[in-house]
Amino acid sequence: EKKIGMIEAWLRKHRLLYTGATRHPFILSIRDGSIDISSFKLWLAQDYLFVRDFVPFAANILIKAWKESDDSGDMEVILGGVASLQDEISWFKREASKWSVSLSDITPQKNNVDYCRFLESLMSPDVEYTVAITAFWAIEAVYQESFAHCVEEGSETPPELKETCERWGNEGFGQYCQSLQRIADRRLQKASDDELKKAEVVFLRILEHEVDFWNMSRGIY
Ligand code: HMH
Repeated sequence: EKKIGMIEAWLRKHRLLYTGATRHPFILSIRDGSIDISSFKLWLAQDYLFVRDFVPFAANILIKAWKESDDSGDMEVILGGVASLQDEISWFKREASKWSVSLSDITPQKNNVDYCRFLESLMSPDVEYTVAITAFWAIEAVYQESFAHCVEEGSETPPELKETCERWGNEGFGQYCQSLQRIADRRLQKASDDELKKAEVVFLRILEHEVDFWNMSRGIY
């Protein structure tokens, strides 16, 4: 019998919220092909802004790993994630130009601003590496599970959106999320009750922010 990790336990405990974040109507509309392209463009523009703010957050995790981690393997996994953001930003620019979305005159919407503020709060030195890496894993895992659903057998994702879904839905990104989950699990196993509680709350808040982020793209506030 294999003992389940803390992340798996939380995924079971908070299944409804996790499913809300990974099977959101926005994602389901991509998967069944009914998506309104204007929603997609809204998402694209807002996510470009989000990813720009996600860079310093990811870099901060790298710093926390360097200071606090008990395993040097963590740095390499996180560095890989940080490095891939350069390519991701270039991709957003190309994709935006393909859809005639002007990235220079977009205004961050409230849900996006709130989410980025939350990430900034996690960059405080008071926030432990264990808590921050749990958040980092959750952010990436939601996109991975969401977009993987759109490229699965039987999905009817429009061909022009396939590349977007593959970005986060591909096998390699799935492996990367698994690596982050293993790091988080290892840390959570050694964490104090207080740290565990904090990490669980942060995990839930990430899921809520992800739902709000998808909502924004559908024009629901
Ligand atoms: C809102 N969550 C949001 N945007 C992203 N690009 C990711 C997660 C994955 O990096």
